[in-house]
Amino acid sequence: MRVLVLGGDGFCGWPTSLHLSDEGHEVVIVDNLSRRNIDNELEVNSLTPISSMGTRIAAWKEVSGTQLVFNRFDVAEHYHRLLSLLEEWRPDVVVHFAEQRAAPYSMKSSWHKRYTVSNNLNATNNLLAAIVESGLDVHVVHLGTMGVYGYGTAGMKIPEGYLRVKLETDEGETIEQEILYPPNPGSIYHLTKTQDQLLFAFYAKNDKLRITDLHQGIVWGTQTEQTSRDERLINRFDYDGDYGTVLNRFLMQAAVNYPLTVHGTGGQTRAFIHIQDTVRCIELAISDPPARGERVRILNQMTETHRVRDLAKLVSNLTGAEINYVDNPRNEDAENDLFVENRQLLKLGLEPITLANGLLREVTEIAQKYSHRCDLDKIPCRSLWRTPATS
Ligand code: NAD
Ligand code: USQ
Repeated sequence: MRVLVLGGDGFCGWPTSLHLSDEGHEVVIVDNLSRRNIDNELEVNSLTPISSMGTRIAAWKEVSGTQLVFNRFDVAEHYHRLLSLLEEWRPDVVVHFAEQRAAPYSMKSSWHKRYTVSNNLNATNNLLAAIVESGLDVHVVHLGTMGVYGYGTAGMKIPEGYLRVKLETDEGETIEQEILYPPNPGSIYHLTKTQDQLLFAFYAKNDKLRITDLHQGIVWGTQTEQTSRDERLINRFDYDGDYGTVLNRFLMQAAVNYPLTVHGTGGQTRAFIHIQDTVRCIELAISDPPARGERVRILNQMTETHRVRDLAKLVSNLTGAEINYVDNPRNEDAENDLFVENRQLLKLGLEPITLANGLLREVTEIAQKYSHRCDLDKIPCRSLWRTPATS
């Protein structure tokens, strides 16, 4: 198949592009390199030494014999470049990663809120409008987030996108319906993903676009089978207070003897998935597209749930790291339970990599190996959800 990967230079997009290329798909990448520019803005670098796009593509050609094509432009701004690419190359699938994905970054200031909303919503709407204008029958696979649901339920499992509800009519009759699960975002970033859902629902209904929305949990790990073939293909590893996600941060903190930064009580429960499983899930989603006219297909892309303090204890037991319970910079429940339905991807054949069997390798092969590249000053989370005046 011809697969267009938007955001293909990023943490999930790069390994996905290599995985799909390795599976025999033709892959074209679009990215505006905004993530690399944000590293410049924050004065931080990936813990792993990532290569430029030119070097990455040349290395993949050398290692696999396959040519990836890279186009640098902004999907949220350059609508006509996107439209021409669709019309000229006629992809079967577009995998859409091209959004600003860090909750703390989205909450840093009013500029960061406005940038995140404008970038994410315009990227998604431009893609959908361009597919309609092109007249092509393209399957869109989008990376959404578990955070659209909020992180708690009334004791039930979080379903895959849709909630079955019973309503009473004025005549006293009970009717059943399935509705989009009520959105409950915890940051401006997560808010953009809830709004993406409405764009998808509209275009699926109005224009019969075929759309799969993968509600993904926190991705941990760094390398996949393909990115570990050559150091020039290495994936990025974010550890700073804005982009680093919790488990990868704990692994890196342990490697540099920095006490693990648990926010609040660490009673927050989240869903997790290994990066190798992310790329497999995307392949599975591509292989099983919805039909034209079908509602948006929503899959929960996660494999296990953990409380933050339990993750800290796990990493501490493995490495001897100290744990530090710090003031929570975010506005979130101190404790929550999370039960998640993920049957659809398991049914399609996903065999999860669990923390239990992947963690140690991550500590030694990545966090310890590249710990000399860590800037300790970039570790604390300095983005506050509430300004001191309103808290
Ligand atoms: P990332 O920031 O590493 O990658 C996103 C890529 O998109 C970057 O290379 C960036 O330069 C590019 N991009 C952003 N806006 C663009 C635009 N307007 N035009 C062109 N390119 C643009 O993020 P990631 O971790 O790879 O996440 C990818 C997707 O997966 C995001 O949509 C994110 O919300 C979702 N997701 C990520 C995680 C996670 O833990 N990393 C978990 C759940 C969902
Ligand atoms: N946390 C700590 N200590 C830290 C960092 C984080 O205790 O040093 C806590 C946070 O307060 C939060 C939890 O860990 O309660 C998760 O934070 P995170 O930064 O790892 O993840 P999050 O902000 O939720 O965002 C990440 C990705 C985002 C994706 C989301 C999936 O950056 O793109 O959508 O995970 S989910 O969490 O399921 O919504």
